[in-house]
Amino acid sequence: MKTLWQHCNVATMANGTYSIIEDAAIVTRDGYIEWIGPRQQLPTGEYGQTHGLEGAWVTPGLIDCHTHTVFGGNRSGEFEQRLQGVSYAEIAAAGGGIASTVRATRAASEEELFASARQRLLCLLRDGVTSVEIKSGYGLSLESERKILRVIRRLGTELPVTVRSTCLAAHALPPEYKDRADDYIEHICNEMLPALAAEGLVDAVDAFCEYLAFSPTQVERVFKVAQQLGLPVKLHAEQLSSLHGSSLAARYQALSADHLEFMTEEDAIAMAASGTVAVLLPGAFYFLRETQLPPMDALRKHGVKIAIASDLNPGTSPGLSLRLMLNMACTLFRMTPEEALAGVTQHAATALGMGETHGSLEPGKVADFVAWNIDRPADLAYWLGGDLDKRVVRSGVDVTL
Ligand code: DI6
Ligand code: FE
Repeated sequence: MKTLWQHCNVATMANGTYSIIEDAAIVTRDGYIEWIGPRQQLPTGEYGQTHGLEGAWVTPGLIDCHTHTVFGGNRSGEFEQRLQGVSYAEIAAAGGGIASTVRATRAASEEELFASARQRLLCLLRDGVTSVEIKSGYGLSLESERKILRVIRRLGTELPVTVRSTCLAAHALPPEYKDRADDYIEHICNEMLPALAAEGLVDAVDAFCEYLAFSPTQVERVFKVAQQLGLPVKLHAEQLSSLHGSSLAARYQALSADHLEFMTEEDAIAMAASGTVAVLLPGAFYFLRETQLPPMDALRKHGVKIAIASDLNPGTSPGLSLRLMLNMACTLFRMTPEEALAGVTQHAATALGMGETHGSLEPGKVADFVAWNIDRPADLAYWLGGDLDKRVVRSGVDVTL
């Protein structure tokens, strides 16, 4: 059945630019966009349904390409400590940080994890998100990583959102492997990844490459196994220091390298060559009161695609609004509202390996879009959060919450 959507303006975001069509019409069929263009040029046809969008601005459904939505507990106590001057690294060294969330996540039942993650994910969906990536990484054992990944899969079946699941077993060293990081990496490579992949729970593999997490050599072992399993890789790189993890990621044709405040121009050149997307996380930059900016000039100069994500996690970015991240990308990183919007649509789709089917409004793509009651596309990066009036369409079906 064909459906016609009309009386709207569209920012198609084709090729990562607004690519505006004024007074547009969109024809959807079986969940895909069949035709899109100026209403005047609409081919004659029969429509099962016609929707008037009352002059709304239509954009692709927003894509949050980096989140850690599933975890137990929260860390507002550590937030208070950090405000008194204790650093993130000091808290981590004292057994807090990621380790405290790991304890809470291991203790939580699958049902509890699902219920709390569902609430957080609903916040993202109410903000116009139609696709999201969710990482494991607060379990750090085969059973508890499996528990998280199962919750991630269930979120994708029970909520109106396309979910990509990423295994981040190499997020931190679990306490039972204290001082034995290489042994934990072996366990990930020999037991965890093969088992979780065989169970169909993993779409991509990530790791945290940092002096307080894993070295480039250890990350490379994980990447090699991911490659053997046919899984694409991503990497948390250059967040707190420069280990050239982003260049390593590029060597493995990573979908993305994320954070990147401390990356160099050489890293940017390597990422451009491999088509690895730079995922910037302004919520973590803001929440950690980081002062080192990602090298925007180098990223632009070498044509690296830039995505923006919430990094939704309990320690460094308790961010429940992807649109708030658009504003932060503009105010903190000096991105334009157009670049920022491309960063949560076309480039975010590419960062998830979904760039051919999602991220822009073009014939043949999945009909995921949001009709916003706003004056101009820049309004999406202008308002600081809030619940904007909108209609959300996923695979051609109105799923407005
Ligand atoms: N970088 C981050 O910002 C998050 N994970 C990562 O590798 C922080 C995770 C946390 O503090 O719980
Ligand atoms: Fe992260």
